[in-house]
Amino acid sequence: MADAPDDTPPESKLTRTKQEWARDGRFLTGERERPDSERLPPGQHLMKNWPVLDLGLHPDVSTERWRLQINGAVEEPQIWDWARFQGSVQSEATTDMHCVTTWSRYDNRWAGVRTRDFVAVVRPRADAAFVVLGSYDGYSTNLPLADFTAFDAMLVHSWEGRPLTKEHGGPVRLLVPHLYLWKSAKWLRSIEFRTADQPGYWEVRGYHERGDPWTEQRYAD
Ligand SMILES: Nc1nc2c(c(=O)[nH]1)N[C@H]1C(S)=C(S)[C@@H](COP(=O)(O)O)O[C@H]1N2
Ligand SMILES: [Mo]
Repeated sequence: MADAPDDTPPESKLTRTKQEWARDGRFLTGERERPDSERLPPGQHLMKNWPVLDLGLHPDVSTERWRLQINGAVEEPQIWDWARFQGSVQSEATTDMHCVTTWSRYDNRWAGVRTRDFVAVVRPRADAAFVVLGSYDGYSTNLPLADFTAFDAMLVHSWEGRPLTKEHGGPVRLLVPHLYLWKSAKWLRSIEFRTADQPGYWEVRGYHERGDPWTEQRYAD
């Protein structure tokens, strides 16, 4: 037999430091890295432009008139205006989007408020498990709280360095990159935290409760 390797693995200052990083979760972004081959979910095709898809109403909501109602299972129901929203911790993220109608678009640069930072401020009650988003066009959609607060989910006001256009849901829309885009309510008007789920506009019309593109959760069974 060849030389038996020393079975005591080497340790050094560096390995000890790295072990500490592992313990502390250092550098964890919360983002899931996917290999390039898995970046495009099954049945999707890539688009260079950004299509507009909605119920056909494009409500005209100025930043002056815009309000966000935050209610339900939260410590303190509140209504945010534009200044309050702008005064919240701002972030940028570059993420993909996947529409159930089979188009996907890569590398969209967003600016806004991460839903994680948002819930840290509004504090949903411990029994809150779902959110229902309401929009100025009458649209609604529901999400498990865990999906709503995914690391890269954001209440966005800008795309590629410019204010979100009316067609794409300005002044503020939700963006939840890891679910089909119907979960990303445009012209956001209300966020209700709930202990029980309540299906939204498309969810009562045959679309899936959760909408994970990688497992093709397009339609309800
Ligand atoms: N308020 C509102 N939000 C909405 C919709 C809508 O009709 N009203 N449509 C959803 C659907 S089905 C899709 S695919 C995306 C489209 O967003 P886009 O028009 O910016 O591409 O918005 C989602 N959010
Ligand atoms: Mo959609």
